[in-house]
Amino acid sequence: MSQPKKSEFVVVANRLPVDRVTDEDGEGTWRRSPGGLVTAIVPVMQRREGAWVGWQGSPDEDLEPFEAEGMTLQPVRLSAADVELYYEGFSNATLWPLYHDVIAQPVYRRKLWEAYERVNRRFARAAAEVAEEGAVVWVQDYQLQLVPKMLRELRPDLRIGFFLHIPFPPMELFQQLPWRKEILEGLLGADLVGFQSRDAASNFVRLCRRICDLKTQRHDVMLDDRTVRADHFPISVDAHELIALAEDEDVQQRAVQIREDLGNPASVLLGVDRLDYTKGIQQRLQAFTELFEDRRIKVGDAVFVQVATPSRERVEEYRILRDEIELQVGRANGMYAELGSPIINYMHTSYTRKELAALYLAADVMVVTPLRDGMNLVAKEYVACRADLKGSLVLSEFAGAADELHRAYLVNPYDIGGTKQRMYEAMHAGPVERARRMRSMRKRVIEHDVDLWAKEFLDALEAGR
Ligand code: ADQ
Repeated sequence: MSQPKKSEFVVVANRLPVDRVTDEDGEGTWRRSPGGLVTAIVPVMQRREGAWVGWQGSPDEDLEPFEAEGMTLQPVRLSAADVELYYEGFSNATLWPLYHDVIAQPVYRRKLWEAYERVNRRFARAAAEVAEEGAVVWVQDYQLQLVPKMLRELRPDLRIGFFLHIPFPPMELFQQLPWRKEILEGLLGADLVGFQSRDAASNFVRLCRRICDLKTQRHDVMLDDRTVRADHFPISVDAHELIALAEDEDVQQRAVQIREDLGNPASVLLGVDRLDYTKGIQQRLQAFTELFEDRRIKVGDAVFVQVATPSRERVEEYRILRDEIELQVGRANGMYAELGSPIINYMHTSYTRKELAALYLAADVMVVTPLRDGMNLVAKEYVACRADLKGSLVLSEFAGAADELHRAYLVNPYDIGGTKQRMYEAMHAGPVERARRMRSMRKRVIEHDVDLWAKEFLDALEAGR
């Protein structure tokens, strides 16, 4: 195997930021993948000549390091068993539901934990190999919480940061985890542990005190030989990219076309999510359907477009959810649609950034109702795209984004009655009210975009050297 090129800036994440695709000539090539984390970090990576350590997405394959999209990519091999136990298992069946308020029951199995430890060690070794002396290494997300400690043991010279993209649960829930102490100690291997919200950071500090018996002071956790800082760094979007997309003439024409295809209803409502039980898709469709049931709106007044990206389809919980949503959409249309005019248009697919931007422009009301969400970039993408100040945002109080987007129509997604009322208000808001709210939200998103997020995190990480 060739010696990997060493970098002074290394990102470690479960997935590499590219997917394999076949081009027109039948050649295999790599294309930037969709998803929150990649959308956020690729622009930063391209600017610093960094290396990215991660799995390339298919099991049992050895790949040499390669270059794509202006980055050095260092693949980590996962076997089919690793994918099942570490990724689908401990990451997505244990940690994901535990960290999202136990919306689904977490699975606690020792075999999954062993795989998590084993695979985390492999990532730590790969990062240790590509990092130059004294490099900055930025570890991403819940799949790799043990990497900071493992990496520090191998390479005490490195400056290590960790960022958690999802919520960090309160003591009362986190305590359930049989490996709670190991996870906390894993994270404490970092110099800086970043979270999306203030609450998440303080949950972490409190847990270090109570479970690891450590001294803490505001944002700091004191170890024998060093101090670990825990703070919040709310992630954001590439606002300028989105503004440019929304100005693109093709995109604007496509938005008009979409509205026409939908029969030019008075209001177009839109949901865009990974198909995940944390996103509250069922609750929002229920609220919307009840507006028809209550006869507050009728066909022609409003159409709901729900785009759900296929996600984690090998995990049982996700297959059940997909069936339930499809049943729900079928029922709602069966009850209230008219010939050629469904009330809900449901698409189980992924879209290009351009098509997504056109959808954002076509939507009068963006409906983002997660039951729990670290941040939610869709809400911020919508706001960034609406330079015309014409759209409204309905947003769950339980999305990290609600800490910043105060002028959204905030809802408790568990409260169907309240949600339908707010949706109705958002649909019927006058242009002045819409503009007032949108202007304030745009100011926040444009001033605090993804560049600032990365800069603030990395500055804080290097400041402690
Ligand atoms: P996710 O749970 O994936 O991210 P989110 O923040 O909404 O959720 O990001 C989704 C991204 O995928 C957005 O950029 C969106 O545009 C894109 N996307 C969604 N559906 C799509 C579709 N059908 N076609 C194309 N693109 C689509 C996790 C956390 C979040 C956190 C992010 C970033 O769960 O809370 O905001 O990481 O930290």
